[in-house]
Amino acid sequence: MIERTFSMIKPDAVLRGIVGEVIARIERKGLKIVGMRMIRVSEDQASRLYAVHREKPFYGELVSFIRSAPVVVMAIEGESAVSVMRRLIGSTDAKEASPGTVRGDFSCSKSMNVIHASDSVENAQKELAIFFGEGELLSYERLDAKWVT
Ligand code: 3AN
Repeated sequence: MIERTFSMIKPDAVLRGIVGEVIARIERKGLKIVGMRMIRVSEDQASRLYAVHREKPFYGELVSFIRSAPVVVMAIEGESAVSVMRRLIGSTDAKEASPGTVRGDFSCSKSMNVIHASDSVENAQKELAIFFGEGELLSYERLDAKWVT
């Protein structure tokens, strides 16, 4: 099933200058970027994105980190895009993330772990709505679609 998911390249990746390498992996996998913007996350956007973590001890740090530098937000479309992106980014604790995944290859940290991607179709819809307006996402066909999907 064709799905849309939300992903965010985090401040650590922007400050380390590895945004392009991360985006290249998403493109190379055959996923289609249908929306992309570099922003500073607002307080409201951060609290909506991390609402499930509000009671966690690391919540304050999480919000201040995500707002500490620009991020790149993306809407990504493709066959099973939610689970494909989760596998591509690797597990939350980058020390444990498999080599070959974004987190496994670029980080050893649990908080500065380079990238976020939605963990379910339902959360993807909620998270996309925090960062992209209705009608803002683009429609186009990749020329290699029939080879990579
Ligand atoms: P994921 O980003 O893999 O979906 P979540 O949703 O459990 O992981 O956590 C959201 C973010 O909160 C993570 N990307 C990570 O940066 C941060 N986080 C999760 N657990 C911890 C923790 N124990 N200590 C610090 N930061 C954490």
